[in-house]
Amino acid sequence: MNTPKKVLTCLGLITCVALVGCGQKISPEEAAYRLEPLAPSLGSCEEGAQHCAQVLDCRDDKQPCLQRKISVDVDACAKSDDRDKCQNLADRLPTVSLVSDPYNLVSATFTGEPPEAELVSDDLRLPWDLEFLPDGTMLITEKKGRVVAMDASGKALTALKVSVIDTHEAGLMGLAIDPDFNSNRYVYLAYTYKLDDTDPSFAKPEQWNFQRVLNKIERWELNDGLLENPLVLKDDIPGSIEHTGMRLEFGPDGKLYASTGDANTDVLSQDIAFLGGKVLRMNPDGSVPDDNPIPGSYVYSRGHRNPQGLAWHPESGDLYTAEHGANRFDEINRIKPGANYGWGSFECHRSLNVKPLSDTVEFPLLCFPTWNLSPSGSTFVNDSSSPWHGNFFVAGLRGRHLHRYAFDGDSVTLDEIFYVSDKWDYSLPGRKGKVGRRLRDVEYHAGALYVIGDKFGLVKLTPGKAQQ
Ligand SMILES: [Ca+2]
Repeated sequence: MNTPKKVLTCLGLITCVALVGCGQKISPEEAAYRLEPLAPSLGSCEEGAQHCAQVLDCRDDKQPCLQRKISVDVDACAKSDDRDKCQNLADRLPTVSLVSDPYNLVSATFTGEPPEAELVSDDLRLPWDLEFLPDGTMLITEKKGRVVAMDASGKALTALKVSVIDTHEAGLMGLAIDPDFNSNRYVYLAYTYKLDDTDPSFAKPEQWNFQRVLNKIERWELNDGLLENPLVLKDDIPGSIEHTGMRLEFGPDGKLYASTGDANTDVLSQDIAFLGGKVLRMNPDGSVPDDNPIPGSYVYSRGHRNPQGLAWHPESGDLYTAEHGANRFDEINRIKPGANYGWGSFECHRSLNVKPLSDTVEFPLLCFPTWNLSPSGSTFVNDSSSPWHGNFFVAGLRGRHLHRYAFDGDSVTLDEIFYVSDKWDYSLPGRKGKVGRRLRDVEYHAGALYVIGDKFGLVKLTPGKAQQ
């Protein structure tokens, strides 16, 4: 771990806070808005030390950190128009500028030029996963069970129906295209199904649990516009109406990876025999690779709550995940084979005091204790001709925007709001803002980013004019 770089990153965040906080006099209403809710400070460092340094100390020691609050007079600050007083608070809590607003759009600002946006299609219903075929045709899953094929102009070519159960966070989700699609025509789908629909309790989805609702991964063939010849690669993956994960992606190693949610079971994400709350790795035929970290097991990493983003850094080849936390505490993790990311006992850097862990917890690369990004589909841009090469883009659901990061190992070198749809404009006290739509997935193809989301459709983003 490169501590000096991390400190620089944290100083950058503090600078960001200063820019946001110092632009104008803060009204009492806005101060209250910015300072609520305050997340507990994490760490065991001396009072008065910089907040981010405390977190780093915890990470470096790999020890469970004590949970405590920095003692600040929030009420006094909120009622005061003394900006210096609030700024001191901001210096100590570098995330204070990132509190969620009523619409969960963070109050950080763009630091780069916004992209040009073009609406490709608004004819999608709860789109979940987007992938490109080698010829540039887009395939899009919709949660209710459709697979839409669409050309670059947004014209829907075919709409194929897969029988799934669809409720809350369950339905048709992950989609992957075989790296050898041109020769084998294989398309991979992940979706939710019922084990026994004769059970009368199925009338109430709230009673569904992972013993009744499951997820499966299937391989299909796409021939002449039809999906046919389904083959189950893995079923009996724990499901639920919530926390289903189920992003599918092929890794650079040619293996099929799947993220799975904890299926509302919390501690079972620690259990290697339970395939929820994991990153799974399989051969394209559904068998367990010989070189998986746990012999004979699909489990590649564990201790995840609800990961919905899987992407590999174009240079390092490292796998990164974007994961939903429990009411904030979202995480971005750099995945090491066989590692434990803590959910069930830890989230972010704090212990949940549920059950002691017997092994080491990997703390997240990024944690969001004070606002909700609700990260979903994610991608790295791997195109040296693009100004975004090497950047990590994350579609935000509650965050309602596309977020952009750059990493250098464990250091975060870029962290900004990249794109917010402008369908709704509104004003907050003291500032203008936009509220976007819930974004579910993002992919890069031929110089552009393509983003899908609920009630949002499909938007194509190209570099702003200064970057063209
Ligand atoms: Ca995708």
